[in-house]
Amino acid sequence: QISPFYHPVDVPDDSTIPFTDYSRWRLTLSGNGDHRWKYLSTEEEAQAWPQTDVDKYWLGLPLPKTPSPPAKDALSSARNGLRYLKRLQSEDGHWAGEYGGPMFLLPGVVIGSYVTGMPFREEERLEVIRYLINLAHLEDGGWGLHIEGPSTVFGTALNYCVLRILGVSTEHPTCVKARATLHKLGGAGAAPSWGKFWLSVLNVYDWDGCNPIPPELWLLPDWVPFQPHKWWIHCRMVYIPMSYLYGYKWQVEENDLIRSLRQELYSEDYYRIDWPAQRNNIAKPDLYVAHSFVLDGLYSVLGVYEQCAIPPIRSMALKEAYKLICMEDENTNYQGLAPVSKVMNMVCRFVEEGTESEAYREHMRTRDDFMWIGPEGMRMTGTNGSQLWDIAFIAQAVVESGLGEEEENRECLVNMLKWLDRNQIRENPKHQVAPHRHATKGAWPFSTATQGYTVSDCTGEGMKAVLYLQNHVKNAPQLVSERRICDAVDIILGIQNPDGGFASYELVRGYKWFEYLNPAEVFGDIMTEHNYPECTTSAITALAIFRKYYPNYRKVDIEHCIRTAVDWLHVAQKPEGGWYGSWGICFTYATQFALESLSLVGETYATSESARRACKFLLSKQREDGGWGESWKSCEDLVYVEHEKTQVVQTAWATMALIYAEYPEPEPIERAVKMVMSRQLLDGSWPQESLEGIFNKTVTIAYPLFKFSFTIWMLGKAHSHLAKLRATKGVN
Ligand code: LAN
Repeated sequence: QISPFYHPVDVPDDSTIPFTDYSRWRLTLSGNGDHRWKYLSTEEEAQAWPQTDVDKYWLGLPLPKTPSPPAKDALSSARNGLRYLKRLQSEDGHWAGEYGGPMFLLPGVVIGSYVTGMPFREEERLEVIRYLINLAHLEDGGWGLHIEGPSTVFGTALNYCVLRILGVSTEHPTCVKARATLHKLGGAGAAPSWGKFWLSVLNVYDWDGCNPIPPELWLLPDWVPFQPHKWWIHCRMVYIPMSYLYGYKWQVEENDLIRSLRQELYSEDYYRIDWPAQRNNIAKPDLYVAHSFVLDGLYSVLGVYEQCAIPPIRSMALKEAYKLICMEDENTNYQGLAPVSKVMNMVCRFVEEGTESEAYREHMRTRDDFMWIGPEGMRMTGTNGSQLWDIAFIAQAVVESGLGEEEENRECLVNMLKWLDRNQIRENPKHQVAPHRHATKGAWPFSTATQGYTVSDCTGEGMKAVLYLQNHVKNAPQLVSERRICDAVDIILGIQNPDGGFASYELVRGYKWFEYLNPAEVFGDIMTEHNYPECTTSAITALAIFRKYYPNYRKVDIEHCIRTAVDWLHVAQKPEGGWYGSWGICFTYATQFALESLSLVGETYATSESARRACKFLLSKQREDGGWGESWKSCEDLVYVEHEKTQVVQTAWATMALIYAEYPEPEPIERAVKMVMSRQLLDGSWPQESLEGIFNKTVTIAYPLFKFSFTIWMLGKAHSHLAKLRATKGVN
């Protein structure tokens, strides 16, 4: 029976003041690069374990002041930035960081925990409540798909449930306001399919109101063109547990809270709702990709099948889905590919094995990896961190800016190398064939090796960082052997698509027409892998650096890979001159990567029409103040949309792009450098601006360390680039 942990709570009036004692939070390290927040239970414990700068920075507490000497030029500005950044490095070499942004993650973990009877600690419960109170939109009290987006039914209905589950009363002003907005938007019946799913599991929505998600999908043989193992891995990993719970029509038992929520979430009488009529009822602000006719047709057929599903086949299908769920849990040490599928898997494991199982315990333990406390309260993160991604950029920033040669930075760099050494994946997945997993031996993951997924560009950036650190830092230990570096090369070469481009986790296995069957409504391009200019660049720049040190290993393959990848990049360039970015915002992000690739093969402003067009595109977006500012809206609209404010990180990307292309005039670069330096604080840091990342076209996600890595990198590169330009132009 549920509940002891979810008793009603008195919420303090002022949510700007923490509901817990912020001097008690500590970021703990597992030794493998994973980090977790811990709340010390007594004052004595807190006294005995002082907070570090890392803890304080992410909690938003003041750090001891250490003003740096004012920067006189780009390089000294980079140096000041690095001095500050070094204070945020954890003992094990990585940089922890907030990886929040999406607003549909907390509902999964809270509903998933509630229905499985998994407790939250009191301090977590209070700070999650505070976070949602603080994040509710001022105008209408709702929540969006992500923190920068307008209120949606998905965000509002589900986060409303979170507050209520965690013990907040219906009369709390945040609930009152959110409820009114939810009803205005059409009530929970207008939630998109992933929302309908969680509401059904919580038993405040009827499975009959969901379009079919038949587990029989997992029985389809490999030759079927739409076989799910050809879908994008995030998509299939979410639909496996979804189909399992749908197949059983599993719902948590009814109780007082659930009965009450049924009244609160809808403007009409819950018991009179026409459920099948809700299946395609999606509120307008939630809808990004409308169902195609093909999908609706397919749903009609599946709806009929659902009425007469053959029991032995259904049970075989459920078994197959459950087998895949267990394999994914074991392959990822219970972290799952991402926390969306992870918490769904957690519910399935509970349904099948109960609370006394190892799986239940392991899911509870790893749930903590995704909970992050920040100044506004506790949120859930998109992965267990962005460790590899940040280390790799910081390493390159320090080495390429020349700061890597300074003795004061040696220890920081060697610690990075140690982390990278520990987090290369050394084996293929335990279960590889049945779940159709791509090879992992030699890859670097996005966060840590614990989760264990190959990502093409993370392998590229990780390898670049290792090569830089082992070869450019004085007396650096050679921790990653030549064999292991060659394993990474094999991974990269093996994940190039026949058309030359690189996708994210796997080769493109599906077809473009899969997108007509996208059932998720709120996301775009999630059905199959696609090539990305960003991933393509990371992969081939890594190979190009590799061959400088190891010229003989798979020489012909590498040459062919780089050539064909550059050809693909040419095809992907937009007529306006930029490249569309899928993982950072947006044209600014991807154009920087693409120009890095072109520079590799000698394509620069002077020599290539393509590079010239790209520079002109970027220059046409440079602002009065010398910077760039692009809105996340570009990612949704597929055209460059200006942000209201200039952004430091985007200015760094655009400037790096011009430098890669060897743009011949110093003036735009000088202006950009000035802008970035003007935003630097006295202690050497830069304040947080808008979110830097994006995924699935519609969801922003935070990369708070980019404001250090890319600024330092750009300032360092600009310093030497401008000096070179001045020298060739004979100017002082
Ligand atoms: C990420 C984050 C990193 C990102 C890059 C490495 C930057 C990219 O170049 C390749 C794709 C990858 C690995 C990526 C894929 C999708 C992720 C995992 C995320 C954006 C972080 C969160 C997101 C994941 C899908 C969130 C869960 C949401 C679902 C819709 C399942």
